[in-house]
Amino acid sequence: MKTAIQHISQALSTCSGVVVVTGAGVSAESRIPTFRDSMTGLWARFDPQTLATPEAFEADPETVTRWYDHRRLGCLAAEPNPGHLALAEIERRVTARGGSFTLLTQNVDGLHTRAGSSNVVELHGSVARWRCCATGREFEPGPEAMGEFPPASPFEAGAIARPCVVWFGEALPTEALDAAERALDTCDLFLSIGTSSVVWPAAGFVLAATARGAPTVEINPEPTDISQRVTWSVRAKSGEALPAILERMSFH
Ligand code: BV8
Repeated sequence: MKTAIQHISQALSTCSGVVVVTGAGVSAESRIPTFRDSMTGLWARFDPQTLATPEAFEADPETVTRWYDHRRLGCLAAEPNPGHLALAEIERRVTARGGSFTLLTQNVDGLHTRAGSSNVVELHGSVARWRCCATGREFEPGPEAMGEFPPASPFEAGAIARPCVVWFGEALPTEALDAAERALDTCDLFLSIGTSSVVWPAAGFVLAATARGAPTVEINPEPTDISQRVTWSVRAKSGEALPAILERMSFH
């Protein structure tokens, strides 16, 4: 009786179009709190879903930008974990044999790219990049904490800056959505890793893959709303499951 890990390894060794969606759980083992667990310490009294909105920024730009700079520094200090590294190697194996591999991430921490993944689509933007609210021009703040909140724009006197992330109620970048649509159109294996699968439109991608008849995978230590509908469910941490899947790929 093959285990889910064995099935997934074999599918990764033979399929032609892999689509992966990741969420905050993939970075949990890099000591970046998951989105819904992120409100610890001084942030415990806030709800991330209320802070990650244009309305919150409009009402209290100091608190919102202070929260995002706090998270930005945490992301810069974090290191990719074995799950990130295994995903990058799996991408190399799939593309080396002529397959396509698209990594659609909801995370804004940049760790997939730092781990060596190359075809990464940042669905919800990046906390490392900020932009002027007056001109839209982007910049990458330095590694030290910002000196003032909200930060002044480096491009326009009197203007402030915001993180280049997609807040609730904001549209995802068109190029990210187009890339996701193109990848899903040729998907014959779909993996959902480390996400609670509640945030749309990313939460709907598994439905598109299922509609194409592609086998679907979930890797998550906790059950989610999609756990019952995927082909193979791995109830484990991504930092453990992904290296195990990679290790078995060499047998195919
Ligand atoms: C939009 C900002 C339209 C950056 C984020 C349809 C139906 C219902 C609602 C909607 C809908 N369409 C749109 C909506 C509204 C809304 C939405 O989905 N609301 C939800 C709450 C119902 N969606 C939007 O507003 C989106 N915009 O659709 O715009 C539009 C069109 C035109 C014009 C205008 C508007 C925008 C969504 C993006 C919001 N921004 N982040 C930031 O601050 O980070 S979303 C936020 O949630 C983060 O990006 C986060 O990544 C994302 C999803 O959360 P998860 O990553 O899943 O994290 P979570 O903590 O929830 O779960 C972690 C999981 O990991 C858990 O399951 C845990 O068990 C697991 N785990 C833990 N440890 C590990 C692990 N797994 C593996 N290994 C481990 N070690």
